[in-house]
Amino acid sequence: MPQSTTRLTNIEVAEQLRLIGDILLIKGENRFRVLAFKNAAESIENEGQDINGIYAAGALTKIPNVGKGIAVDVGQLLDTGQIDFLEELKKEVPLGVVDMMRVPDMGPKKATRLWHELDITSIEALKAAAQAQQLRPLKGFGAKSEEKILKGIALLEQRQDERTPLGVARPAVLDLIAGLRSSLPDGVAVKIEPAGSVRRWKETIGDLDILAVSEDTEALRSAFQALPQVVDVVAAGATKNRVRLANGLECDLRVVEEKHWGTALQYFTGSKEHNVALRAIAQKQGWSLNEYALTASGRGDEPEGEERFFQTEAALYEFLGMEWVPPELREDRDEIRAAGAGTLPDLLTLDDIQGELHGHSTWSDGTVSIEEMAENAIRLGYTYWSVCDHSMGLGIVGGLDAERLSQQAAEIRRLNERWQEDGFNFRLLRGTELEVLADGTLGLADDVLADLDVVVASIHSSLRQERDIITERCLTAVRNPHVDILGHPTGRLLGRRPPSDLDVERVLQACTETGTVVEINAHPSRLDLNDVYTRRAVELGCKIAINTDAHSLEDMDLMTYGVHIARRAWLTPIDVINTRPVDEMLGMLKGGKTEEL
Ligand code: DGT
Ligand code: CA
Ligand code: CA
Ligand code: ZN
Repeated sequence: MPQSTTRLTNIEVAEQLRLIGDILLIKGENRFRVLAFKNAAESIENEGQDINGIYAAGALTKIPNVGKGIAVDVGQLLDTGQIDFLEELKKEVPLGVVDMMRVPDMGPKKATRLWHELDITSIEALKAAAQAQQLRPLKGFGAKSEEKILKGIALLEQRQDERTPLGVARPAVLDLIAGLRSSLPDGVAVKIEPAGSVRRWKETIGDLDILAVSEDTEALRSAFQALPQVVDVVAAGATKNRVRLANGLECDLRVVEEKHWGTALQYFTGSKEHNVALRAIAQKQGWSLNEYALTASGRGDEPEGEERFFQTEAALYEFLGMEWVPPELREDRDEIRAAGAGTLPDLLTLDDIQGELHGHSTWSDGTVSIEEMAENAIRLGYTYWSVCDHSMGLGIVGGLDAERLSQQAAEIRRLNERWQEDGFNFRLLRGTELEVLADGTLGLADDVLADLDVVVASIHSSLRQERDIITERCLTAVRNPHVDILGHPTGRLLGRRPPSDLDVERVLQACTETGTVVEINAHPSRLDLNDVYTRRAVELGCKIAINTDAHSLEDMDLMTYGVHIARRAWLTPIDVINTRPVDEMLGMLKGGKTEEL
């Protein structure tokens, strides 16, 4: 078997599959085929194990969304460094044209037209042509679009965010810890826990941090370096070790003595800002705080140099006269004061969630039937799940019109009747993910919307509109009496697409005034609204819904990300409507609909 010269990482493999999807998109291929490559890329990127190891074990098709055909392509890529199919495609479509689709708002149609009609095949050429005002003669392009394209290219150039989305980093660190636990003899690693920004559930991660207590530091260190995900050892010291992983992330492992655990875990969880504020509290009480201990400064009652150790974080906080602060709150956003006053909020937990209000099925771009999604919801302990397939108006996905919605209603009714007969406390809700088109019109008419239990309005296209325009567009949806929830409000895709220029404050005000619920889209590629906006929303009086926007069964497990964003926003169960039983929840929606089966 010919070996490629360099081992490809998961990210590099995903990039090649994504490239295939993009070229197929430009060629105008069937959307399912395009989605197949994109979904496989996503899964491989999120896979914690090194793809080379998975391939060696003959287990590529065990990765979600990787079917036999794509597994063959991936195998060929890992063996030879290229995919024949992709090489053929590259002969048909210049890579620069694919690149052009990275310019915000530049879809496959526009890119193809610029290529065919003006022979533009790179971002640089596009920039030059827009600057030279050569695009405006094209039908459908104008001075405005030249300006927009230049703005988009500028955005692209400044987007050098090297941080990794939590949805990639968190599974990666949990995998490393599981790998360490299973490769070490019993008793060697007394404790191993994630620390740093991953433990705080920050939406993007600089590097991974693991904290451990070990009877045998040497064994732990060599096990760490020998993990299958590790491609490079960056630093190896007695207490600090740093490695680079196949997915490009770096991970610090710190080993401490058991008696330092509470202090060390607090220290290495951060954030730095929280730690600085905590140290100031300690100082006022006559102690200096570092990762090992509190040490008396001599200015308090204790003799200088006297040390205090803490087995747990709670004991440390308690010693300083504070409640234990949940890691999600440790950002120096008033939590230190609240912990001192004993007024930290009773944060929402995953168990509080009773159902979901935004998910997809094969009626639009989901991967499984309504019935399978619902059965999974039941398995997760939910008592309701809202079918919100895309409405008309969304480009690549065949959205539902009134006719198909009513066919879908029949299926939903049949399923609900069955569960009712079987005595199940579960209800499917009829909904839509309503497309808010570029000009502010909605994908379905009011009389159609009036019939539904849940209307989630979302923007998926023309996300680079100017601030006033996109804000007004969003407000049109919010003011519609049938729109219950505003879905993924800013449209960002972490690491891939910046948020729209939405005036979030104005939109949240309008949501409060109209009783429109705001979504935390829990999918780790979105996390939209983010923690800061969510906290503001609740401050203004908005209600929140947390939804995974699931397109597959696995997606439904992502709820925990949304819950933790909510925790970072200081939310309690009262703030979130899908912590309520179904009728109570429906009563909180705009129309106050409590329609019967
Ligand atoms: P990241 O990696 O950028 O997503 O963010 P963190 O919070 O994981 O930061 P990292 O990995 O540099 O350090 C992990 C924790 O260690 C950090 O949250 C707090 C603690 N730490 C690191 N350096 C310092 C420091 O210079 N001062 C203080 N007070 N704490 C530090
Ligand atoms: Ca870190
Ligand atoms: Ca670190
Ligand atoms: Zn959706």
